[in-house]
Amino acid sequence: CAPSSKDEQTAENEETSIFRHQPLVTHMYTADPSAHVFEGKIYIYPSHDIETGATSDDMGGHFDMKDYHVFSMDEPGAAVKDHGPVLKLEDIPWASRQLWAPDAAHKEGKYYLYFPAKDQDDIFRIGVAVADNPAGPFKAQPNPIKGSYSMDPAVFQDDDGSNYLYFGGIWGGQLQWFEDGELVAGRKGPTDGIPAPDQAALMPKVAKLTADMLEMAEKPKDALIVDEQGNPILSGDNQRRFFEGAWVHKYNEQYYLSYSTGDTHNIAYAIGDNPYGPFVHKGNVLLPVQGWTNHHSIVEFEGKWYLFYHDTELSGETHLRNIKMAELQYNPDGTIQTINPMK
Ligand code: FUB
Repeated sequence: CAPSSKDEQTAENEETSIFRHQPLVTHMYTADPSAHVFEGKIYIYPSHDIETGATSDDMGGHFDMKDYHVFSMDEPGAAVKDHGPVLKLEDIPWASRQLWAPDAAHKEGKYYLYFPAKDQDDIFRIGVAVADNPAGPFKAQPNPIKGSYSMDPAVFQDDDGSNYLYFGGIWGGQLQWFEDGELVAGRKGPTDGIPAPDQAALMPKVAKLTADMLEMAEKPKDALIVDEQGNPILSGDNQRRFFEGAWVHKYNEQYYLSYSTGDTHNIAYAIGDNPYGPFVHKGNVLLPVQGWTNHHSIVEFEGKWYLFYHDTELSGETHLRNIKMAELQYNPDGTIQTINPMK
Protein backbone atom coordinates (compact mmCIF):
# COMPACT_ATOMS: atom_id res chain seq x y z
CA CYS A 1 0.00 0.00 0.00
CA ALA A 2 1.73 3.18 -1.17
CA PRO A 3 0.61 6.43 0.39
CA SER A 4 -0.71 9.12 -1.96
CA SER A 5 1.52 12.08 -2.73
CA LYS A 6 -0.82 14.67 -1.19
CA ASP A 7 1.22 17.22 0.76
CA GLU A 8 -1.68 18.46 2.86
CA GLN A 9 -3.70 15.81 4.57
CA THR A 10 -6.69 15.88 6.81
CA ALA A 11 -7.79 13.03 9.01
CA GLU A 12 -11.41 13.99 8.44
CA ASN A 13 -12.87 10.55 8.95
CA GLU A 14 -14.51 9.74 12.26
CA GLU A 15 -12.78 6.37 12.03
CA THR A 16 -9.58 8.10 13.17
CA SER A 17 -10.80 8.10 16.78
CA ILE A 18 -7.71 8.16 18.99
CA PHE A 19 -9.27 5.61 21.27
CA ARG A 20 -9.37 3.01 18.52
CA HIS A 21 -5.63 3.05 17.80
CA GLN A 22 -6.12 4.30 14.25
CA PRO A 23 -3.24 5.66 12.14
CA LEU A 24 -3.11 9.46 12.49
CA VAL A 25 -1.48 9.96 9.09
CA THR A 26 -2.23 7.81 6.06
CA HIS A 27 -0.79 9.67 3.05
CA MET A 28 2.83 8.95 4.00
CA TYR A 29 4.68 6.73 6.45
CA THR A 30 5.51 8.26 9.84
CA ALA A 31 7.20 6.90 12.98
CA ASP A 32 8.81 7.84 16.30
CA PRO A 33 6.27 10.57 17.16
CA SER A 34 7.48 13.22 19.60
CA ALA A 35 4.45 15.25 20.65
CA HIS A 36 4.38 18.66 22.37
CA VAL A 37 1.80 21.30 23.12
CA PHE A 38 2.92 24.55 21.50
CA GLU A 39 0.69 27.63 21.05
CA GLY A 40 -2.30 25.68 22.41
CA LYS A 41 -2.13 22.88 19.81
CA ILE A 42 -0.57 19.45 19.68
CA TYR A 43 2.47 19.39 17.41
CA ILE A 44 3.96 16.06 16.36
CA TYR A 45 7.56 15.66 15.22
CA PRO A 46 7.94 12.16 13.72
CA SER A 47 10.42 10.37 11.49
CA HIS A 48 9.36 10.18 7.83
CA ASP A 49 9.73 6.56 6.76
CA ILE A 50 10.41 5.87 3.08
CA GLU A 51 11.34 2.91 0.91
CA THR A 52 14.81 3.36 -0.63
CA GLY A 53 15.73 -0.28 -1.12
CA ALA A 54 18.42 -0.05 1.59
CA THR A 55 19.29 -3.48 3.01
CA SER A 56 17.68 -4.56 6.27
CA ASP A 57 20.24 -5.47 8.96
CA ASP A 58 20.80 -5.44 12.75
CA MET A 59 22.18 -1.90 12.47
CA GLY A 60 18.91 -0.51 11.10
CA GLY A 61 20.19 0.15 7.57
CA HIS A 62 16.62 -0.09 6.25
CA PHE A 63 15.62 3.04 8.21
CA ASP A 64 16.95 5.33 5.49
CA MET A 65 14.99 8.53 6.00
CA LYS A 66 15.79 11.79 4.22
CA ASP A 67 13.57 14.53 5.66
CA TYR A 68 11.19 15.55 8.43
CA HIS A 69 7.59 16.71 8.28
CA VAL A 70 5.72 18.38 11.17
CA PHE A 71 2.06 17.63 11.95
CA SER A 72 -0.42 19.42 14.19
CA MET A 73 -3.92 18.97 15.54
CA ASP A 74 -6.08 21.46 17.42
CA GLU A 75 -7.01 18.84 20.01
CA PRO A 76 -7.02 15.04 20.37
CA GLY A 77 -9.28 13.51 17.73
CA ALA A 78 -9.25 16.64 15.52
CA ALA A 79 -8.00 16.80 11.93
CA VAL A 80 -4.27 16.20 11.53
CA LYS A 81 -2.47 18.79 9.43
CA ASP A 82 0.74 18.05 7.53
CA HIS A 83 2.93 21.17 7.48
CA GLY A 84 5.11 19.63 4.78
CA PRO A 85 8.86 19.02 4.75
CA VAL A 86 10.56 21.22 7.36
CA LEU A 87 14.15 19.96 7.19
CA LYS A 88 15.91 17.95 4.47
CA LEU A 89 19.06 15.83 4.62
CA GLU A 90 20.60 17.87 1.77
CA ASP A 91 20.31 21.02 3.92
CA ILE A 92 22.24 19.59 6.88
CA PRO A 93 25.91 20.37 6.17
CA TRP A 94 27.44 17.65 8.35
CA ALA A 95 25.00 14.75 7.79
CA SER A 96 25.32 11.87 5.33
CA ARG A 97 22.27 9.66 5.89
CA GLN A 98 19.53 8.27 8.14
CA LEU A 99 17.44 11.01 9.73
CA TRP A 100 16.13 9.02 12.69
CA ALA A 101 13.79 9.89 15.56
CA PRO A 102 13.66 13.66 16.30
CA ASP A 103 12.30 15.80 19.11
CA ALA A 104 11.48 19.49 19.49
CA ALA A 105 11.63 22.15 22.19
CA HIS A 106 10.56 25.76 22.63
CA LYS A 107 12.31 28.61 24.39
CA GLU A 108 11.76 32.36 24.22
CA GLY A 109 9.99 32.47 20.86
CA LYS A 110 12.30 30.02 19.07
CA TYR A 111 11.67 26.37 18.27
CA TYR A 112 14.42 23.78 18.19
CA LEU A 113 14.39 20.47 16.32
CA TYR A 114 16.85 17.92 17.69
CA PHE A 115 17.64 15.10 15.30
CA PRO A 116 20.12 12.25 14.84
CA ALA A 117 21.93 11.58 11.58
CA LYS A 118 25.08 9.78 10.53
CA ASP A 119 28.05 12.05 9.89
CA GLN A 120 30.53 11.71 7.02
CA ASP A 121 32.27 8.84 8.92
CA ASP A 122 28.93 7.00 9.32
CA ILE A 123 28.77 7.69 13.05
CA PHE A 124 25.51 8.90 14.57
CA ARG A 125 25.62 12.45 15.98
CA ILE A 126 22.84 14.72 17.17
CA GLY A 127 22.07 17.97 15.42
CA VAL A 128 19.81 20.91 16.14
CA ALA A 129 17.87 23.11 13.75
CA VAL A 130 16.07 26.35 14.63
CA ALA A 131 12.76 27.91 13.54
CA ASP A 132 10.60 30.90 14.43
CA ASN A 133 7.44 28.85 14.75
CA PRO A 134 6.57 25.26 15.70
CA ALA A 135 5.74 24.24 12.12
CA GLY A 136 9.15 25.26 10.82
CA PRO A 137 10.88 25.41 8.42
CA PHE A 138 13.96 24.61 10.52
CA LYS A 139 17.51 25.69 9.68
CA ALA A 140 20.22 23.29 10.73
CA GLN A 141 23.28 24.43 12.63
CA PRO A 142 26.46 23.87 10.59
CA ASN A 143 27.81 21.20 12.96
CA PRO A 144 26.34 18.56 15.26
CA ILE A 145 26.08 19.29 18.98
CA LYS A 146 29.64 19.12 20.37
CA GLY A 147 30.29 15.87 22.22
CA SER A 148 27.09 14.25 20.93
CA TYR A 149 26.93 10.65 19.77
CA SER A 150 24.32 7.93 19.23
CA MET A 151 20.68 8.87 18.49
CA ASP A 152 17.06 9.31 19.67
CA PRO A 153 17.34 12.77 21.27
CA ALA A 154 14.53 13.88 23.58
CA VAL A 155 14.40 17.22 25.38
CA PHE A 156 12.62 17.66 28.70
CA GLN A 157 11.89 21.17 29.98
CA ASP A 158 11.58 21.35 33.74
CA ASP A 159 9.34 23.82 35.57
CA ASP A 160 12.32 26.09 36.32
CA GLY A 161 12.96 26.48 32.57
CA SER A 162 16.04 24.22 32.48
CA ASN A 163 16.21 21.93 29.45
CA TYR A 164 17.71 18.45 29.53
CA LEU A 165 18.79 16.41 26.51
CA TYR A 166 18.37 12.62 26.78
CA PHE A 167 19.79 10.42 24.05
CA GLY A 168 21.20 7.03 23.11
CA GLY A 169 20.32 3.67 21.70
CA ILE A 170 22.13 0.36 21.35
CA TRP A 171 22.81 -1.81 18.23
CA GLY A 172 21.95 0.47 15.24
CA GLY A 173 22.09 3.46 17.56
CA GLN A 174 25.82 2.76 18.19
CA LEU A 175 25.75 3.65 21.90
CA GLN A 176 27.70 0.45 22.62
CA TRP A 177 30.64 1.72 20.54
CA PHE A 178 31.30 4.63 22.94
CA GLU A 179 32.99 4.77 26.34
CA ASP A 180 33.10 7.98 28.33
CA GLY A 181 31.91 9.83 25.23
CA GLU A 182 34.70 8.50 22.99
CA LEU A 183 34.36 6.09 20.07
CA VAL A 184 36.30 2.92 20.92
CA ALA A 185 38.49 1.82 18.00
CA GLY A 186 37.58 -1.50 16.45
CA ARG A 187 33.94 -1.58 17.52
CA LYS A 188 31.88 -2.13 14.38
CA GLY A 189 29.30 -4.88 14.90
CA PRO A 190 25.93 -4.65 16.65
CA THR A 191 27.06 -6.34 19.86
CA ASP A 192 30.62 -4.93 20.06
CA GLY A 193 30.75 -3.16 23.43
CA ILE A 194 27.51 -4.60 24.83
CA PRO A 195 28.20 -5.53 28.50
CA ALA A 196 28.02 -9.19 29.61
CA PRO A 197 24.52 -10.29 30.70
CA ASP A 198 25.41 -10.09 34.43
CA GLN A 199 26.82 -6.55 34.14
CA ALA A 200 24.88 -3.29 34.35
CA ALA A 201 23.12 -2.45 31.09
CA LEU A 202 24.06 0.56 29.00
CA MET A 203 21.93 3.50 30.13
CA PRO A 204 20.48 6.48 28.28
CA LYS A 205 22.54 9.68 28.58
CA VAL A 206 21.41 13.00 30.01
CA ALA A 207 22.94 16.47 29.87
CA LYS A 208 21.56 19.90 30.63
CA LEU A 209 21.43 22.14 27.54
CA THR A 210 23.08 25.55 27.35
CA ALA A 211 20.89 28.64 27.70
CA ASP A 212 20.87 29.08 23.89
CA MET A 213 19.63 25.46 23.47
CA LEU A 214 22.36 24.70 20.92
CA GLU A 215 24.95 22.74 22.95
CA MET A 216 25.25 20.57 26.03
CA ALA A 217 26.21 22.54 29.13
CA GLU A 218 27.89 19.53 30.72
CA LYS A 219 29.35 16.15 29.90
CA PRO A 220 26.53 13.61 29.46
CA LYS A 221 25.90 11.36 32.45
CA ASP A 222 24.13 8.01 32.70
CA ALA A 223 20.40 8.28 33.45
CA LEU A 224 20.59 5.26 35.71
CA ILE A 225 17.66 2.81 35.61
CA VAL A 226 17.51 0.59 38.70
CA ASP A 227 15.28 -2.14 40.10
CA GLU A 228 13.18 -1.77 43.27
CA GLN A 229 16.28 -2.70 45.35
CA GLY A 230 18.33 0.09 43.77
CA ASN A 231 20.51 -2.20 41.66
CA PRO A 232 21.19 -1.19 38.04
CA ILE A 233 19.08 -3.12 35.53
CA LEU A 234 21.39 -5.75 34.04
CA SER A 235 22.44 -6.07 30.42
CA GLY A 236 20.89 -9.56 30.21
CA ASP A 237 17.53 -8.39 31.55
CA ASN A 238 16.11 -7.88 28.06
CA GLN A 239 12.54 -7.30 29.26
CA ARG A 240 13.57 -4.25 31.30
CA ARG A 241 16.89 -2.92 30.06
CA PHE A 242 17.20 0.28 28.04
CA PHE A 243 17.55 -0.14 24.28
CA GLU A 244 16.53 3.21 22.68
CA GLY A 245 13.90 5.94 22.54
CA ALA A 246 14.18 7.65 25.95
CA TRP A 247 11.43 10.15 26.87
CA VAL A 248 11.02 12.11 30.11
CA HIS A 249 7.86 13.72 31.46
CA LYS A 250 6.84 15.02 34.87
CA TYR A 251 3.66 14.01 36.69
CA ASN A 252 2.84 14.99 40.27
CA GLU A 253 6.41 16.23 40.87
CA GLN A 254 7.90 12.87 39.83
CA TYR A 255 10.13 12.38 36.78
CA TYR A 256 9.13 9.52 34.47
CA LEU A 257 11.79 8.09 32.16
CA SER A 258 10.19 5.84 29.55
CA TYR A 259 12.05 3.94 26.83
CA SER A 260 11.98 1.04 24.40
CA THR A 261 13.41 -2.32 25.43
CA GLY A 262 14.24 -3.02 21.77
CA ASP A 263 14.38 -6.74 21.10
CA THR A 264 11.64 -7.39 23.67
CA HIS A 265 9.57 -4.55 22.18
CA ASN A 266 8.15 -2.99 25.37
CA ILE A 267 7.86 0.68 26.25
CA ALA A 268 9.01 0.45 29.86
CA TYR A 269 9.07 3.25 32.43
CA ALA A 270 10.93 4.15 35.58
CA ILE A 271 10.37 6.93 38.11
CA GLY A 272 12.86 9.29 39.75
CA ASP A 273 12.80 12.42 41.86
CA ASN A 274 15.01 14.57 39.65
CA PRO A 275 15.88 14.82 35.92
CA TYR A 276 19.16 12.88 36.29
CA GLY A 277 17.75 9.87 38.13
CA PRO A 278 18.26 7.24 39.32
CA PHE A 279 14.93 6.04 37.96
CA VAL A 280 13.26 3.00 39.52
CA HIS A 281 11.76 0.59 36.97
CA LYS A 282 7.98 0.27 37.49
CA GLY A 283 6.55 -1.58 34.50
CA ASN A 284 5.39 -1.04 30.94
CA VAL A 285 3.54 1.88 29.40
CA LEU A 286 2.94 0.01 26.14
CA LEU A 287 3.16 -3.65 25.16
CA PRO A 288 4.70 -4.73 21.82
CA VAL A 289 3.12 -3.30 18.68
CA GLN A 290 3.00 -4.71 15.17
CA GLY A 291 6.52 -4.27 13.71
CA TRP A 292 9.95 -4.62 15.34
CA THR A 293 10.41 -1.11 16.72
CA ASN A 294 8.41 0.45 19.53
CA HIS A 295 8.89 4.18 20.08
CA HIS A 296 6.72 6.71 21.88
CA SER A 297 6.21 10.07 23.56
CA ILE A 298 3.93 11.22 26.37
CA VAL A 299 2.27 14.64 26.56
CA GLU A 300 -0.37 16.41 28.64
CA PHE A 301 -3.12 18.35 26.88
CA GLU A 302 -5.85 20.16 28.83
CA GLY A 303 -5.45 17.97 31.91
CA LYS A 304 -5.41 14.61 30.11
CA TRP A 305 -2.36 12.58 29.22
CA TYR A 306 -1.68 10.99 25.83
CA LEU A 307 0.68 8.37 24.50
CA PHE A 308 1.94 8.75 20.94
CA TYR A 309 3.46 5.65 19.32
CA HIS A 310 3.66 3.84 16.01
CA ASP A 311 3.08 0.45 14.43
CA THR A 312 3.10 -0.99 10.92
CA GLU A 313 -0.63 -1.39 10.33
CA LEU A 314 -0.61 0.40 6.95
CA SER A 315 2.32 -1.42 5.35
CA GLY A 316 3.12 -4.60 7.28
CA GLU A 317 6.79 -3.58 6.86
CA THR A 318 8.96 -2.81 9.89
CA HIS A 319 10.59 0.24 8.25
CA LEU A 320 7.33 1.76 6.93
CA ARG A 321 5.41 2.79 10.03
CA ASN A 322 2.38 4.90 10.95
CA ILE A 323 1.90 7.04 14.04
CA LYS A 324 -1.01 6.60 16.47
CA MET A 325 -2.15 7.97 19.82
CA ALA A 326 -4.10 6.77 22.84
CA GLU A 327 -5.14 8.25 26.17
CA LEU A 328 -2.89 7.36 29.09
CA GLN A 329 -4.25 6.68 32.59
CA TYR A 330 -2.43 6.83 35.92
CA ASN A 331 -3.26 4.84 39.03
CA PRO A 332 -3.64 6.72 42.34
CA ASP A 333 -0.09 5.68 43.34
CA GLY A 334 1.38 7.30 40.21
CA THR A 335 1.97 4.08 38.29
CA ILE A 336 0.79 4.00 34.68
CA GLN A 337 -1.91 1.66 33.38
CA THR A 338 -0.27 -0.48 30.69
CA ILE A 339 -1.70 -0.05 27.20
CA ASN A 340 -2.16 -3.15 25.06
CA PRO A 341 -2.11 -1.91 21.44
CA MET A 342 -3.72 -5.11 20.20
CA LYS A 343 -6.98 -4.45 22.10
O1 FUB B 1 13.23 5.33 13.20
C1 FUB B 1 14.52 4.81 13.30
C2 FUB B 1 14.74 4.20 14.62
O2 FUB B 1 13.81 3.16 14.85
C3 FUB B 1 14.52 5.11 15.79
O3 FUB B 1 15.52 6.06 15.95
C4 FUB B 1 14.40 4.10 16.86
O4 FUB B 1 13.95 4.58 18.08
C5 FUB B 1 13.45 3.12 16.22
O5 FUB B 1 12.11 3.53 16.33
